[in-house]
Amino acid sequence: MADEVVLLGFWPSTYALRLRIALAEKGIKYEYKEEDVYNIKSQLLLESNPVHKKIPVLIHNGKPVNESLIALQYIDETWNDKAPLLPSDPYLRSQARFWADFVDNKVAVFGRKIWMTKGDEQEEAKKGLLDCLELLEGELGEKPYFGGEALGFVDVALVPFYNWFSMYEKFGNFSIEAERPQFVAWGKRCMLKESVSKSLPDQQKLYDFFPQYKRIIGIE
Ligand code: GS8
Repeated sequence: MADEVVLLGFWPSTYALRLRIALAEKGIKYEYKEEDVYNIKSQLLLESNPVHKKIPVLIHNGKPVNESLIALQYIDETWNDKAPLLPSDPYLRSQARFWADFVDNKVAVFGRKIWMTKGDEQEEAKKGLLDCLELLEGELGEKPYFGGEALGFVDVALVPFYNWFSMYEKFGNFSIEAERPQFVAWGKRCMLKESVSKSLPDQQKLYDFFPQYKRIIGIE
């Protein structure tokens, strides 16, 4: 029986985009279902993620997997014959998971604060993000990707946030490239991969959507 793979997503969502990139890297065909996540959630979403009621949800042969980093690991373990994301060494696996967790608990949080706040709080968030990127530059070192010579778990978890940088720069009125050129060079390198560039939304589309997005989530 052929695999039946469905992804419930919301096009600007960094979390859903991770899964699109991973599925593209692995060459897995899937049905993408766009959710009207801040308005009316589908019955399928409510049934598939009854705890958080959030996208993304990966549904493999009828079985849902929730939480993007968990779904990313599931994809890697299920389709393990191509483009491994996590290293095989247990210690290196633990380190990749550590940095992916850092993306969710630090990078994502500061990034969101940059466009959700103003004044001192926004300045602190800008500094927080730049500090995170400095730490990530240290972790990247001389490697082309966090995964080494090929895209890995951390690259896939992180690059959708790089795609949001122009939004952070617009709202924070600063240049990330001027402050963290090595990190931005990594982002540009990732964008050369079709699995990344074809999965991530167009910058202009994100830009145009932003005022509406802020209204939807109740900021303006
Ligand atoms: C976060 C998913 C999330 O925030 C993950 O999968 O990694 N930790 C989770 N999903 C948002 C859309 S992206 O901003 C969502 O579904 N929100 C709907 C809601 O809050 O009701």
